[in-house]
Amino acid sequence: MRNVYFNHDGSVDDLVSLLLLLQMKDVHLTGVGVVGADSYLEPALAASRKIIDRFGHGEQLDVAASDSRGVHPFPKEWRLDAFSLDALPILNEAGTVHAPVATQPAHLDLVAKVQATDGPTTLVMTGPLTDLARALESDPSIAKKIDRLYWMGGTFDGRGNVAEPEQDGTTEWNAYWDPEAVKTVWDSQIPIQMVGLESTRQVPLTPAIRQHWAQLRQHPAIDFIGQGYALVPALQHFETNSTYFLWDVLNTVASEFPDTVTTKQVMSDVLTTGPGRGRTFETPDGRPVTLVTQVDHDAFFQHIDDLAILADD
Ligand code: AGV
Ligand code: CA
Repeated sequence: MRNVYFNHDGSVDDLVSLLLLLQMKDVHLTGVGVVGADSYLEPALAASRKIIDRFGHGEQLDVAASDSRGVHPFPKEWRLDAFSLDALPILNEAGTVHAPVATQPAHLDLVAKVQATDGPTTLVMTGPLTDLARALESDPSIAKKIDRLYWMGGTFDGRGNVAEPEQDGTTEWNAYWDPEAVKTVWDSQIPIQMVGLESTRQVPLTPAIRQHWAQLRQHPAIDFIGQGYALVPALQHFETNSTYFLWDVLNTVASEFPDTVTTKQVMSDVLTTGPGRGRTFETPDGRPVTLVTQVDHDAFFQHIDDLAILADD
């Protein structure tokens, strides 16, 4: 079994990532941390607990709430989706919530779980890196016990997805939320595989994919995925700032099925000040990062189906 700790920020693809991690037969989830970045904390935390209850095959797992705050908050319209997700009937059929809330805040829960685990932990993160940066500041020795960080965030192609004043459009949102945290993690010894916007652009949410999930909705987990993605805009005629991609799910699937993606090694660093703050960029003086460059589109979506169907029993 691989020990995996998952830290996410409560958007649709974060919660679908949690559902998929719970289906991976060789993955032992040691903990889950939730940060109210691209969500509000309370519904994101509740939805996470309900997903564990409903789709977790009885796994005993608690969920830690983060008290991290970003430098640049996400748009409220996006954060509100967590309330709708948490209210979906499929997560509320039982009328009770069992998966406990961890006693410590997410960054300290991460430290505790990594230290309490025999052997290495793999980190999967699908939101800002703040909790990991704070964990490293609280106990730098965890770096030696983390064999790899799989992170959705950043981009190297100059085209960001933040449309806000006083920035230059080159940065990705998870990096922009807390640029200093990215720098702290980059300055650590933890090996990093990164899914940035250059690869997630190859997996937009489309009407055809929605239709595919609709036709498979007899499988409860695929029904949940279809309902979740119904809350966010698909790529129809042209890309807008609100167009949804399968950002986090690509990171999560790539962490389990490396053959789904092509990668290359880049030497990189991150800007923490100025209009490009949050921008990851290539530089010979930087640290190595394994960057996902290409996705096998059909294999990727097939893995989502295959994993979700495992939640049937
Ligand atoms: O930048 C991508 C990250 C991913 O972790 N998030 C959404 C994913 O969970 C922020 C984001 C960028 N554009 C968005 C986002 C949009 N149009 N709607 C919601 N969130
Ligand atoms: Ca996310």
